[in-house]
Amino acid sequence: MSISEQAAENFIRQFETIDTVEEHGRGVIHDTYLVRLSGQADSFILQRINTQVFKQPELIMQNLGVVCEHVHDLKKRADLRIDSDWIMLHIIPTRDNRDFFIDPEGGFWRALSFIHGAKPLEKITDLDNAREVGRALGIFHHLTSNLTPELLHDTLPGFHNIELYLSKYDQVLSPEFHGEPNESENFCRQFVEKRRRWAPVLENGRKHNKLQMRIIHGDPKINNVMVDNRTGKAVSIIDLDTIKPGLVLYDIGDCLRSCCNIQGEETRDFDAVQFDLGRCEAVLSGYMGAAHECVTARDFDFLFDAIRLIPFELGLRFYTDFLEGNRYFKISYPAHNLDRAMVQFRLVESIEQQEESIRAIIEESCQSCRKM
Ligand code: GN1
Ligand code: MG
Repeated sequence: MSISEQAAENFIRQFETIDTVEEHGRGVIHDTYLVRLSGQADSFILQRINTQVFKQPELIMQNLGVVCEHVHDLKKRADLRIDSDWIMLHIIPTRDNRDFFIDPEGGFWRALSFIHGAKPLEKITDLDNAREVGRALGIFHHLTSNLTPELLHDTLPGFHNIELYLSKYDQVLSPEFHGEPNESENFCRQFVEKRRRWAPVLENGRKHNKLQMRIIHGDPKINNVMVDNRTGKAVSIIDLDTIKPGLVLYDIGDCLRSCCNIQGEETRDFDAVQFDLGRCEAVLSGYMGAAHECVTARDFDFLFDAIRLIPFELGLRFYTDFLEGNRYFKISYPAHNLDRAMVQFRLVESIEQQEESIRAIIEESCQSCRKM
């Protein structure tokens, strides 16, 4: 019996038997399996958590438990202003009623409910897709808006803290770590230098109490949104391991970064990288339709900065990882993280060039929010 089958045994009830345990999905952090049971019993997702990235996996399970319970309770309320077909994951307990199982080799396993009839959105093909991604994030923020952020652990300390990313970058840039920069690297270095004074803009907003800590998803990219196979409507948002206290603007910026880059994160055609305004408008309209009650006037004031900051931050993270020898993001070739940084920085440039139009979209969405 394989280690995943052995682990799966711990999550099934008495009288249930396992049919198959197969690798599932395209995740690059955890090992994910689909466990099918014999007879009528429902399939479930089994995951071995990557404990290199999540050093305290029991804390991500505690966070997940708090958020799942809160949303399940909310969903029972009649006045909840979201689609009743919105699905929130369930944690499947072990036989001895724990949230996880640790195998003899120290592997950390957990099981989650399987979402039937839906799949992750792999690509945005039309503006309805973009609107659905925004709506999914908006529903998540709406559902968690009255949950106290202090109830959650910070499972990734420093995540989205641009000052920490900049100081890490400064450390690895020191000459003993690195040789002569090439053309792309020169571009990256100048790029970072020109923007480093502006970059702590959201953290400063937080420190001056203009922006409030809330619960954030932490990774609201397109393929973490599950869409119904028949209708194409978003039914759930998955990958809940980065849920933590933070600024919702980080999530909104991240969602737009993922949706509006038509070439995708992995292109090497840097000149073609563009931030698409139509998608931006669609994502924001989907988002505001679901989350307008919890977006403040201050959030709107900082929204353009958030849209510009998140690709800057991710580009900086990729470039720093390249300089450090690619320890964090998995690569397929040596300059992969440098290329990824170039894409994000070009996206920032495209955002800067379209500042006026993006601010007009933000203003329009602010106006329509006031009317809702
Ligand atoms: C990482 O591994 P994945 O795709 O879930 C990263 C995100 C980045 C993303 C960019 C915990 O997410 O912050 O936006 O790569 N997640 C973590 O592709 O660092
Ligand atoms: Mg993720």
